[in-house]
Amino acid sequence: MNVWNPSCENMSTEKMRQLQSKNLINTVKRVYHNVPFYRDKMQKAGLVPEDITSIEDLSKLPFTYKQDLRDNYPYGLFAAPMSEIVRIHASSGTTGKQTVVGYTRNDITVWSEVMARTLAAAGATKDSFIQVAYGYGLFTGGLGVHYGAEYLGASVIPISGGNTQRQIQIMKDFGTNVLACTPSYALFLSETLDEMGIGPQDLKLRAGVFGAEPWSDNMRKEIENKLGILAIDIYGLSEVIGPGVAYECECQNGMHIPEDHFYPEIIDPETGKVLPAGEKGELVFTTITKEGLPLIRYRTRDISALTYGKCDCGRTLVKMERVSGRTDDMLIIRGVNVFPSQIESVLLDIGETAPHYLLIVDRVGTLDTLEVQVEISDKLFSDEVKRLEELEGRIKDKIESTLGISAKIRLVEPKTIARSEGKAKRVIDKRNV
Ligand code: DLL
Repeated sequence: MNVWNPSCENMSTEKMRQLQSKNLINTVKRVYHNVPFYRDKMQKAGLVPEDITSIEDLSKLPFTYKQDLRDNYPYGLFAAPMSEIVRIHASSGTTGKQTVVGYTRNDITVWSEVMARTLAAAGATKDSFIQVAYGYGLFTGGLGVHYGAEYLGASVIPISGGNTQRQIQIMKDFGTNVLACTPSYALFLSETLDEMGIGPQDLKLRAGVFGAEPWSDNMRKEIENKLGILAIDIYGLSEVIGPGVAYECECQNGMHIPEDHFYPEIIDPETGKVLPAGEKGELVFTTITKEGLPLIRYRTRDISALTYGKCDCGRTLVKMERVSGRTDDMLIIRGVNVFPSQIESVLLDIGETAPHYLLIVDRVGTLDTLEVQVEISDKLFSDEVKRLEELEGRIKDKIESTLGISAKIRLVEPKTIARSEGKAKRVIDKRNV
């Protein structure tokens, strides 16, 4: 088992709580004295920094929301002078202004270090060739993985996203062992490999670090089989740092959070109450070592659960379970809560469709409708109508029995659903337009 930083990743709970308390106290002082937004909020809550004496006091502090970053666009929540900021990233999101984040030199070191832990957990070493096919630019994926891979001492191939044929040529010629990209792009790459007549045996690929969008365990299996690799889930968000906020190990049953830097809580999104271990709710992070843009109790809107205790890999870091959706991408269809990932799971469970799908939600009169478009193979497409109808019926039944809603299923020809080089678009909700 490849642990990059055992002194932190295998730390005892008691020592970890002490370290977290010390770092939280410093962070609260820092934001109170340097950021008017936090000072105002704490004063309104009747709090001074001295009220926070340990990590146990965290729940006294108010939450921070994405809207707060937007309201203080671009640099209003920075806690370091601009002369100390050495990097700026931004995430566009779907609505509203960009969310701008800034890093001091020390923040970049922390980021590189947690990304080195991430890559090591996937089995990468200084002898690996790591192909970074996440986008470079304001998006944190490309540069985040890049710095971590260099910190690890691996050979980095900074190809960025897109240009799929070239990705494959380079993968083959340069002897790539580790691929870093979104899971949807990994699938697209595997399809293109197929078309080019290149199999896993022609490549040196061993592992992939995939994230930046929700994906299911079934999709993981599909990618692992097609590429002949270990597919590792990695999680992060630019506000907290970028990729490196959580990473799976070889055990593939939850993502370890470097809680010496990012302290997680799970709350009930309605009441804001902290939920006990194992319960699903909204993930909230407090950064306790960041200088440029520290965040106190930041509401991620991602839904997950936390589990504590030693993992089989030896790490003692708390684990978050695979993100099952976002509080804001949950679709409410005829009153039923539906996450796109649940439908993905049903489709991949049935196994006769390709993992490319699109959900179209509409409203006819007062009734919500859901259409699930899913690709099938060439072979199946040219099959007899009866067989296709039978498959449609099976998908429809399975969706109805697992999710409790009826859906129209439309099997579409291979390659008709748009492929993405970055984050995939899975839902078109026509009700809002
Ligand atoms: O997506 C950072 C990142 C880059 C993570 C590369 C992993 C790999 P943002 O663009 O700010 O940052 O988007 C953050 O993406 O709140 C989640 O909703 C979603 N997300 C990220 N990783 C995962 C994952 C990057 N493994 C938002 N599973 C987050 C599910 C994920 N959702």
